[in-house]
Amino acid sequence: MALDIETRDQLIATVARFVRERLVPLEDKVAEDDAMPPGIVDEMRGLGLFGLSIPAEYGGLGLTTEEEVRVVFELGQTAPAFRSTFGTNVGIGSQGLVMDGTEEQKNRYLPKLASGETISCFALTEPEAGSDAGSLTTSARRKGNGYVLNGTKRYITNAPQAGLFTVFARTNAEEPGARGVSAFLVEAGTPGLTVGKAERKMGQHGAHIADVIFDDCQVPASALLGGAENQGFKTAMKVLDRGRLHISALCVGIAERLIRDSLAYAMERQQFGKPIAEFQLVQAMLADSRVEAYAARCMVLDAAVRRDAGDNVGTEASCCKLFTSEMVGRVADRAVQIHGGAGYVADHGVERFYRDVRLFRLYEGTSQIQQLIIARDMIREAT
Ligand code: COS
Repeated sequence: MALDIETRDQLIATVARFVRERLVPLEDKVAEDDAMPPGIVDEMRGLGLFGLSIPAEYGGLGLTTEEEVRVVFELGQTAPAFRSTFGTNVGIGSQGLVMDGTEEQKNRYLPKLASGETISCFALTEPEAGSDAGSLTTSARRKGNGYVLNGTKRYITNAPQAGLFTVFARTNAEEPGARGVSAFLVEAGTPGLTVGKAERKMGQHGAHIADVIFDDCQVPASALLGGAENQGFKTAMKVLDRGRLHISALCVGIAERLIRDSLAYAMERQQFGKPIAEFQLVQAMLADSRVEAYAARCMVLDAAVRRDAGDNVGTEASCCKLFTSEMVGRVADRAVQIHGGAGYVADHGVERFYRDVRLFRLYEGTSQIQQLIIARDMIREAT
């Protein structure tokens, strides 16, 4: 159920204050250390950030999609590594359970995900199955009253910290495509599950990705998500539809932050005897960024409201993800340009955002995959 407007606005104001007062001052340190200070993670738990989207009966805040994207607009006002800490619990790591889990599975895991006691992740991608997720080869072979998992998952966000993995594996070896895939809830510490070394990345330092390896990893039948085989791919797609709106809202927030920083710099920085904000070529960059961020905010809110009304917004989620992730790339590029040499130097933070936002065009479906989904849906609607 939606919050009343006053409560919603209080939540947004609290998150905005936390971002401004606690997270922004830590941006450089987190990037330099490639680690999140534990105290900050506790503060995130205290604010309920791990449980934004988890229903209230399991201890979360149970936000509607619209409420969630409004909160994420605020979370975008700082380095995205912070959001990544709890982002999997809010999105791809919890939503399979919320959407398709059995009551027993929900009761077992969701309260700990909502409180942030357990970190979750979404293990879909493999070395040879990225955009073509339906071709994954991790296998789940029936054995006795359970399954044995074998295979490698790649670039799994929060794997080094995770206590719970939603793992997509093939239960039907006869079916090579999406139809033979099932989802499993696998707990860290299960024999046969190991997590690789965290990868060194271009940006978003402080957030970690790693391989997850299954070597004869035995799980009970109760680990099968929803208790039904061969439904895993659909679960993954539904989770990604929702996740793509969340990432879109994040892109909007970051673009707004970069525009604010660019404007402040342009109004202060003097060249040819006046602030560079008075030059029309700089104004054009500021205006183009403002227009694009505004359009992006409107489309994300529209899709979120429609989802809350019960519409299938798969196409709109892909439209949002495509536009907002490309948009924030352009905004970050202009932000570097407006800052000139200072934009290329680490001290100002703009180059860090420039690297950080590059990921948004890749994960939760590349821009090209969003284009394919949008066009595929258009053709289906027309036939
Ligand atoms: N919601 C519910 N069900 C969906 C769905 C959605 N959004 N999208 C697809 N499905 C269903 C289809 O209806 C189909 O069901 P049936 O077998 O009953 O007909 C099944 O899932 C397979 O769908 P499809 O044939 O479209 O699968 P493809 O293998 O062609 O996959 C894309 C298509 C490209 C869309 C998919 O592989 C994809 O999204 N790839 C990107 C993966 C990704 O985002 N990775 C990031 C990893 S997480 S950071």
